[in-house]
Amino acid sequence: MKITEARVIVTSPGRNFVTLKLITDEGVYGIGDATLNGREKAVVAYLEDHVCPCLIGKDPANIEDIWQYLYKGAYWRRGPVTMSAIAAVDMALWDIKGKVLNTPVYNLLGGKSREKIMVYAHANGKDLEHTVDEVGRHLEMGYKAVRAQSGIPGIAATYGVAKGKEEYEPAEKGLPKETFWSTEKYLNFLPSLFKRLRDEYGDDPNLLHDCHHRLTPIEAARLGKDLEPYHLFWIEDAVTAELQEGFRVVRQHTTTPLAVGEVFNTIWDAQTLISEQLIDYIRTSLARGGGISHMKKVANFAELYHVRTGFHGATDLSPVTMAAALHFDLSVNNFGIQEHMPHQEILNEVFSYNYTFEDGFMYPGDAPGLGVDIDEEAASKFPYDPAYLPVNRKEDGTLFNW
Ligand code: CS2
Ligand code: MG
Repeated sequence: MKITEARVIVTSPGRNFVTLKLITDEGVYGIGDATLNGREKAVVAYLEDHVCPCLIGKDPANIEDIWQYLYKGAYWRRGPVTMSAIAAVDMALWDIKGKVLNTPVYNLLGGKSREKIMVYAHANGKDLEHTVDEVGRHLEMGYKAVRAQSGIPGIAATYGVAKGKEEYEPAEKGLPKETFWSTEKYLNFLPSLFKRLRDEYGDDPNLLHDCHHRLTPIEAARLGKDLEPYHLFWIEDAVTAELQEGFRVVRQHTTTPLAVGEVFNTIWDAQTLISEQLIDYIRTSLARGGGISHMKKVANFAELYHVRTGFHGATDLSPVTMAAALHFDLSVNNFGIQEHMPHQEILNEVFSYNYTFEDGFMYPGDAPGLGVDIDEEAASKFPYDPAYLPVNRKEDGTLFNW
């Protein structure tokens, strides 16, 4: 079998997605997700100009060799653009292999380690009481785990909270919007939210929170300690993690579990964090971390150090990544939890998928391959619509982490 065509499909049903389709001489094809939120066209160019031509004529069965060819063969390693492109190729190759062998991808990864995948939902509200209601609404929908983000008194707009009535979506149309931030106001407020949530809903629900890279290690240590009475499932991205050693400070001070990694691209971004047991959950998605082949190595490495998976699953990852993640989650022993941020309805005009949600858990389905497809004609009706993630500043104007 040979790859005869590699096509990049850009479409915007509700938000932008980049999809790679690999077609073989036997008519079997596979698809992979290459969406890099706010930098979509960079991955399109990387794929079309530098990756697709190299794939023509290759045997799609040799997934590991093609992965190494694209990684080592580029000479310029790592980085979100390169690794998103490699991830898309890798997902498409696993999809082809599953279809050729007539089996779902989870079977190729070692089979089922569990029957169902616990997912967490996003609850966000404009203020504390609104967030409490939103958490309740998601618990009623059956979710066993809910991430709570709230508007903060004195801060006009904050990460994770919808502006109007529509669902929260990280990227906004047009050039980047600017938001403002106060760590002091945030740290003073947040424990009251989780106290209120435990008072209202008791000990059972798994509660999570995303700090979105805004604290220093010692600030994160304070937050972790303040939240200990409310036993969160995790706090996520408490600190930016270019300096992996920074997590030593957080770890020494608090027993609140730590999750990080949605912006990581390879094992090298988490090597110290994992091997020194500085984190509890690794969040790198298959789309950012070089696909199934590389993330399998990351998960296996993490398993040695009691670190579990908790993959990123925001709306900027297409149903292809969601499907691939669910196959992966079903197969690895050290699965922890999977993020689930449902896409807009309109996306169903372009993508079809076999995965399902029921009573707080998700299932990848048993279709051969990844069990997901894209309708190219429908996709062409939704042209690329530039959108960016916000830029964040401190109240005095200093440029800060968003
Ligand atoms: C996030 C994302 O889901 C999450 O945990 O941190 O919403 C993130 O902001 C986006 O994926 C950025 O594109
Ligand atoms: Mg996050």
